[in-house]
Amino acid sequence: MCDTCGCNITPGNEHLIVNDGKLSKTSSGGEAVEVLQGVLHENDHQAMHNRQHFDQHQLLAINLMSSPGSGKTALLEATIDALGDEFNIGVIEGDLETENDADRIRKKGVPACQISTGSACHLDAHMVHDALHQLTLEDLDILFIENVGNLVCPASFDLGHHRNITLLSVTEGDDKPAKYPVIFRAADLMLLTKTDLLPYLEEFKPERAEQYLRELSNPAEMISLSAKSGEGLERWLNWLRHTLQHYRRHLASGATLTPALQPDGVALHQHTHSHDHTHSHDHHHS
Ligand SMILES: Nc1nc2c(ncn2[C@@H]2O[C@H](COP(=O)(O)OP(=O)(O)OP(=O)(O)O)[C@@H](O)[C@H]2O)c(=O)[nH]1
Ligand SMILES: [Zn+2]
Ligand SMILES: [Zn+2]
Ligand SMILES: [Zn+2]
Repeated sequence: MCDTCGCNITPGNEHLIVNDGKLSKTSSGGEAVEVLQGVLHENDHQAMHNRQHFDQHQLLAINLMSSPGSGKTALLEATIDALGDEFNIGVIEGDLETENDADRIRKKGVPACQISTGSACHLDAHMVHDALHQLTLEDLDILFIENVGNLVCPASFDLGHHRNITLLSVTEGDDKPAKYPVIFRAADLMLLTKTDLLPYLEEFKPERAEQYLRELSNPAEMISLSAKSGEGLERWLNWLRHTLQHYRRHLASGATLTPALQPDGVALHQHTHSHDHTHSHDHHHS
């Protein structure tokens, strides 16, 4: 969790805490933990709302998580090159400061919305909600949400997406799933990226990376690929095609898809509780 670094509070949700916001006071007189649980609770409500937006438009939303620089944007560029004619793709880019990644995506002719998180080390459902209302969702088949490069915090926040993908580049070392279990446990798919560099990294063993993933009891598929050389891309593209079909079948039967591991807060919604669950929204829904 991010309770330790306090990063649960972001520009997207601070209105709940500051200036007499909804969560600015706690019933017991200001326990920080209670405030943070309240933030996660609000996040999960917002995430469910976001998922309803996506489902209304039959839009598959995928959350990409990894360390900085492991190749998320490069993978998106290669994916758009390969699938741009087959599917309408949109991208939400989470970055601390710059518009660079969104600019790279827009150059491919795909709509991209940038979220500048400022100091926040992850995206949350509120930030994604602001962004998704800037996209024309009904025009899209797949929405990629590129999370902030960080192997810890992003896994704790439901954004309302359907599938989690955790990337590990071969330059980072094959023991990362063991060192950062939460984010690798949350993966519905693990992508081993930059495999074109494997000949230079004798110590990196793909099978060892996969073994560490299995030791987390995660049965998720691992696909090795290089956005640069194109090796392994076809298997990834087929995963996407298959997942989109799978998602549409679920929608047809009145269900949706939720990512492999939900943050703690979601468990709170599986039983009834007494407080008021109505929400007001200051935007229009199409
Ligand atoms: N050799 C090689 N380099 C790659 C590959 N994919 C990305 N890179 C390089 O790795 C660096 C980072 O790639 P990005 O795609 O920007 O990584 P990112 O995960 O989007 O980075 P952040 O958004 O900053 O977290 C760039 O210099 C890329 O050219 C690959 O498949 N092979
Ligand atoms: Zn954090
Ligand atoms: Zn990027
Ligand atoms: Zn909304």
